[in-house]
Amino acid sequence: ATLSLGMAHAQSPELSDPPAIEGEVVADHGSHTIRMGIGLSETSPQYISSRYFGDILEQRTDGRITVNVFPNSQLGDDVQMMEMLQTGTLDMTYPSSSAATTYVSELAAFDLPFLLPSREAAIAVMHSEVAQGMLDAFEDTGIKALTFSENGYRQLSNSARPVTSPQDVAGLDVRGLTVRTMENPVHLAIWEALGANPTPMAFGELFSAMEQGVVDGQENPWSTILTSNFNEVQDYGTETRHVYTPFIMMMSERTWNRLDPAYQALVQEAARQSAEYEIQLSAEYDDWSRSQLEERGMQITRLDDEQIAAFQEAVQPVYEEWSPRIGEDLIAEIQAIANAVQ
Ligand code: TK8
Repeated sequence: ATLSLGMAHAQSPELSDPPAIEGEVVADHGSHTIRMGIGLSETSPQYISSRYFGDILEQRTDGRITVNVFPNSQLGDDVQMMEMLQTGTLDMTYPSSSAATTYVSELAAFDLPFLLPSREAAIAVMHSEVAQGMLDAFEDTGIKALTFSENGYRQLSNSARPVTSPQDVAGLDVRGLTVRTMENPVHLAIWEALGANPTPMAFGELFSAMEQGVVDGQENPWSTILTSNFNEVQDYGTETRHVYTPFIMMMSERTWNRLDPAYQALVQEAARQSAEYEIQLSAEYDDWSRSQLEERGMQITRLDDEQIAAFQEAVQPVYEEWSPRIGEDLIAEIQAIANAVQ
């Protein structure tokens, strides 16, 4: 991304720039410098929208609040940075919801495979009362969860072979793929059900693990595969769209409590505005990244309905094991919201 005047810009004319910042300057309630750590790179929608979040706060406080965004997991991985929020050694971070299920177990609903049939359904769920309840449930953890946004539909990539079926993952005549997963039990169960050797690992360690052949594959949205240059060590992609993962923008409770209520309201508003832009940009990045990856030589397999059905069939045991543990009523409520979206 080219960052001019501190303003974040998407890296291609096909991708939207942030909306103009509106609203009057909030009265002076002191000055704050906010340090924010994220896992993705400076070309990702997550980083571009986090800079936009900072630009809103800076403009609406006449420079009294500034946000320094540290990308590429340089301050730690999702789990470490959430712990740093609890101790107050970091002000903000932006993990996948999957990394936060130890704090709010209901978030694991988002990890169920093929639960959300479309981005519109996912957005409706993230904007629902049910989702707000999950953000509120961070209350006693030392973390103020501000808003959901889009990490996106996860796709399989690997360095061994084209994959069009669970049999290709399991490797009936060759060994099963070793697939890195997030440190999340439902994701482990998904790739076990598909016959892989799942290896949970922090995102920051993933590129070198693939480069050294410690893992054959991983699964993330196309925009992450592109903006983290995974195509340099992964030749094959498969459009599985097996899970839609949200991000959660969060602030240390200690930082939040140092802010005057007027600043708190502004932070909450800026989080929502930047999340809205992030979702739009992430949606634009999805197809654009896939075509960029193909242009750079990644062989991407698209699956037809029958091939998708084979993956959905293979991961049914994950629902049998995890629906009771996550909560059948919660899952039914989420599915009702998703199905109500035309
Ligand atoms: C980035 C992570 C990443 C996630 C993963 O902080 O670990 O694969 O999808 O994007 O949250």
